[in-house]
Amino acid sequence: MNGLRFGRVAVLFVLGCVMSVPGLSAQSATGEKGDLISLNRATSAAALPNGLELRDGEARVQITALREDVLRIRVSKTGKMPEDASWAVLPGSRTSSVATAYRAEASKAGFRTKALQVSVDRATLAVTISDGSGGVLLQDARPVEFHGDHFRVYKRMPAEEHYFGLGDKTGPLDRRGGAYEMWNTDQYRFQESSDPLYKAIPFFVADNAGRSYGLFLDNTWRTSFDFGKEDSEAYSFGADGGPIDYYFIYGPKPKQVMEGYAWLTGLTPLPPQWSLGFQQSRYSYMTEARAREVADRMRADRIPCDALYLDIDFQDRNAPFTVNQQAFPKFPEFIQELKEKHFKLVLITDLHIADRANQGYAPYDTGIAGDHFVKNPDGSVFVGKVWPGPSVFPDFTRKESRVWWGTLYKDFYEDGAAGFWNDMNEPSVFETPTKTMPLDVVHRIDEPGFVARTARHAEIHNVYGMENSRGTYEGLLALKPNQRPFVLTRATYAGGQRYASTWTGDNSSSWNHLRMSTPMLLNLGLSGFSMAGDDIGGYAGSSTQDLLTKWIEVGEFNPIYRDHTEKFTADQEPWVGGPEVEAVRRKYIEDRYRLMPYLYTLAEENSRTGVPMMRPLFLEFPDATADKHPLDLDAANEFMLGPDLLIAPAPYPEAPDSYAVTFPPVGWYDYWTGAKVAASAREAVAVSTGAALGVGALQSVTIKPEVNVLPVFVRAGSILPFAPLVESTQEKPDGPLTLKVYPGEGCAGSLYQDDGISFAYKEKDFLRVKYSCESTGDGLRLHVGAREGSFQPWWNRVEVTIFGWNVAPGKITYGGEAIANSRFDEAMHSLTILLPERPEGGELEVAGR
Ligand code: MIG
Repeated sequence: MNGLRFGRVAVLFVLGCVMSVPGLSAQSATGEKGDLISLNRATSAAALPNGLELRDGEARVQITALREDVLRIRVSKTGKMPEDASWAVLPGSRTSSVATAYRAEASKAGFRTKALQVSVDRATLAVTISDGSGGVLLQDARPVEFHGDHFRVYKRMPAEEHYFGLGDKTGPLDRRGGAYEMWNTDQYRFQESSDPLYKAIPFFVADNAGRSYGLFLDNTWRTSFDFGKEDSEAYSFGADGGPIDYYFIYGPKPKQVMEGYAWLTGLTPLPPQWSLGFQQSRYSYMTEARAREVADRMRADRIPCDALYLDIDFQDRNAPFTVNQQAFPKFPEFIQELKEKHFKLVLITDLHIADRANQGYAPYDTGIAGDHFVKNPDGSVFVGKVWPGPSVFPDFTRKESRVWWGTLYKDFYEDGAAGFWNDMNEPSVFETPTKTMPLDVVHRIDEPGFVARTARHAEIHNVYGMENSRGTYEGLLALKPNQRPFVLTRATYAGGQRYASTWTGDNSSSWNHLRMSTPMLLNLGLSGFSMAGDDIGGYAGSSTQDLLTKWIEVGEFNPIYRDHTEKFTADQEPWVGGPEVEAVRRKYIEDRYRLMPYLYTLAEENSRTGVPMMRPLFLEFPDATADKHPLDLDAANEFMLGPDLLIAPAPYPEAPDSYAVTFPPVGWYDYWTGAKVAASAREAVAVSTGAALGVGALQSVTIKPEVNVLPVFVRAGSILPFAPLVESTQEKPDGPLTLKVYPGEGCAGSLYQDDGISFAYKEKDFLRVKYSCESTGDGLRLHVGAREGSFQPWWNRVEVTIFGWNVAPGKITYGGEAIANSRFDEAMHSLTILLPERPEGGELEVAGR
């Protein structure tokens, strides 16, 4: 029946139907979805200052330009445009507009911006978006369809186009061929085919041979995306209700799409530096004594660590914002003690407030007094069962209720807890068939920029978790205006990156889950969430020692690096399994801390540009992959950390089979040894090409997986900053800044530093240095830029190591002065030079011989 109906519409569309459905507003609401209505003829077209408006009978289509490279498309079946408000899109971006040049002909109407052309076929109402030279980027495949409140939009799906994003979905990196739902869901023990998961981020990036655009459907209802499952030549998106309101963000480079999406939905604030450190968690450290034991063991075993988490059992009968006094008798003192040991404490604070009247439970009492909870349709407060038993739910779509929520953090935050964990905020509700609130539960929207009104849960569900994390973030900021808040949220919506970091939820301790995690984190990054991680070692089930080791290795290169496991599973701290495995894990965690200057520089870049820290290869090498299917790269589970590090875990590390690592066509060095890949002495790397890697086609090497080794490579032409080892980011590194120089094409690097915790960087109290290098015949020149900002560095010397260096050096000068302190390592092909730190920078000239 569906097929027939779609068939008819398709035919009408192709013929340029003259029988547009009459009387659109008079449709009868038969059946749950109502009659099919499709928009398939423009009855009128008119210019807008920033775009155009078309009508099909009563229905209206508006296409406007927010920027030269960002368009917004809104469609209304009734002619009345829905309220122009958004939880995701920044008000300033939503109301931004550029003048456009309108053009109408007998058969077409359209407009141009400096970057894009829009053309609508009047006979079919099909919209085409092209680049400046007419190359088609996006084209309707069928008319927009409505069934009652449901709608669906179809776009042509070129054979070579691939799709990325959509938040925390499982499966391969490329979404092509799959269909996905957006409905925030507590998917305990999710598996490879589980969908939907915890987050709703209705945004994707399309990449077609290096030419990219983004599409963001700003609709908070249950939405769905189908990339060729229903129709191999069209993809489609739709929702159960709410507006057709989507944005087209042009690249052409995928990084430009990332920047455009961040312009639209906001940037991630610069995170506190400690949140990039190693974090240790479990469900649950049951007592103060046990938590102390874990903290002390970290220090005793010299495993660098910045954060310790307390899960729900630290609370009194699971009620948020309480403390179990038996288990944690001196809580504020305990927080101080951890602080002195340089541990940040992160506390779970679920959103469900225990339904405990007259028990002196302030979150409930003040919440009821302020009328802050979500209601049933009959006006009573909605009660659902969660961890504390019967619970009530803050109405986070009311600003006033979010402000109240934020005040609940006062005691913990003043006592010194450093971060907070918002779990269960899909919201998860026990003992209901839907695992969440009934769809008719009533939320109140009372919010600047919105018309004050009530809304059913069906509309609010997907933004509920984001608004929960927003209440937390803004509350913490109000309590300590000069401290960067740290919030970890499980559920969220597009734009939620403004408030919280995230993790992938309840994965499992299996090799398959370790493998799945890389594409999940990459897609989260492409969906705006750079600050993302997984439960290192796996949540459900007990990890084997090898699995935990490998997970700690891969996790070193993920933005959030947090070991976590479920209740009743085996212990999963880095020392579990004995000194031999611990040594390997320590090596990777230590390396994470040495690499911290690079990581933090990437976090700062992300906070300015929206480009994620962890990147699929096509983001860095959009042209290199033009002739290479992104799936080929994905299959190997390779990823980039920033522009310079290529991480190449074995796709099947549990199997002994060798695997091929594909290299984009620049030179590469081994991260661990500094050796040129083609000349690597490491046994694990057997070079298949024989020749040194250079500019040209993608090349690969074959690697044999080893439990204790993670292959990592450095792009030739990069300069990476490293710090001396510390046990936490709160410890001041003692020793020189290290710059590792990997000569090659476009050789450059940068460094960003600040106090790591406050907003003083906004007043120029930061440090930024840019580096570049070039070869001078058989020598090398390293340009160290002048320090920007007023932040005082922790180093007063800079140790420069140049890799790929084959001869004893001739004369060395820095800023014109001779440098005597150098060390040539013939075996490692490296030259190390110690320089004084100079605020004004300078040229390091190293002559060959
Ligand atoms: O229903 O707080 O995903 O990380 O340890 C389980 C207990 C609730 C789910 C989270 C998990 C956390 C657990 N929580």
